[in-house]
Amino acid sequence: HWSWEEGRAALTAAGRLVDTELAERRNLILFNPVEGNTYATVRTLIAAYQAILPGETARSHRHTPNALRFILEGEGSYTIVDGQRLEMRPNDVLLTPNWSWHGHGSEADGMCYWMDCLDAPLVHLLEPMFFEQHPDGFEPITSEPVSSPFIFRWEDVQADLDRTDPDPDGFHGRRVELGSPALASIALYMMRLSGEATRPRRTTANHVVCVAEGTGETTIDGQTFSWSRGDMMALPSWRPFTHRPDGDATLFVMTDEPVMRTFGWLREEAAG
Ligand code: GTQ
Ligand code: FE2
Repeated sequence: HWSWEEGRAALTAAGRLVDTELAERRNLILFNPVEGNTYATVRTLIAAYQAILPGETARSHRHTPNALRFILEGEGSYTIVDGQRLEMRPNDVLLTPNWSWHGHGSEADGMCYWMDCLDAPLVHLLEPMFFEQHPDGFEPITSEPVSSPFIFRWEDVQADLDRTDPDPDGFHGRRVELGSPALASIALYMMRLSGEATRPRRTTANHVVCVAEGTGETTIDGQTFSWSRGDMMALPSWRPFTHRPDGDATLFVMTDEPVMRTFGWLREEAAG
């Protein structure tokens, strides 16, 4: 479990100390301190908090890892994906699939914050790791579409959640998938819980969870963590977990389920 309060404070301090010329991205990696791990959050995925200052740009690049962002705070930042300028607003989800150009900018008054998730640890393991800087530094804008396959707007996701019934088995609450899957290696879900604990479950798929709304606690493999907006959790493969929201709560879930499914390794069961 990583606390947004701590992550935000560290990034705010980094805003005074590190610029995007030096760092490329001002990000804070959610390193999972388990034996043998060097940087990943779960085996296949890495998550990070990232911040951008008013007027700043973070130069464009592309890489073989697939990536996505979930916006935590601030209005006025944007990302340019393959020339498309996309506004980033709180709770929006933006995709940068494998090898698409992306750079970030901000015209906000204050600092803007989001979280990133990439399949870099999986790419690292398999070795097809490639990275390129954009020849222009910050990629020029060629269009400003109102909607794009690279973006899931919070209003649309909420409307989908409102139309969705709770899952009859009690594992997920009301749950919608963003994309099908959103990225070749990463599936995304928004889960809306309404006061009741989810039925304990385990799956071979690794999950990273970001709290979008509400408070509660989650027990993962016997350890219980309290959470509130912006906090992140690692639900590693085959460890049982259950979420207990205090009231209404919304969890944003990122998972390597497509990888497990593709290779015939996806197993799920009730756990307790
Ligand atoms: O925003 O392009 O957290 O390339 C890690 C690697 C963010 C990004 C991360 C990246 C990015
Ligand atoms: Fe990137």
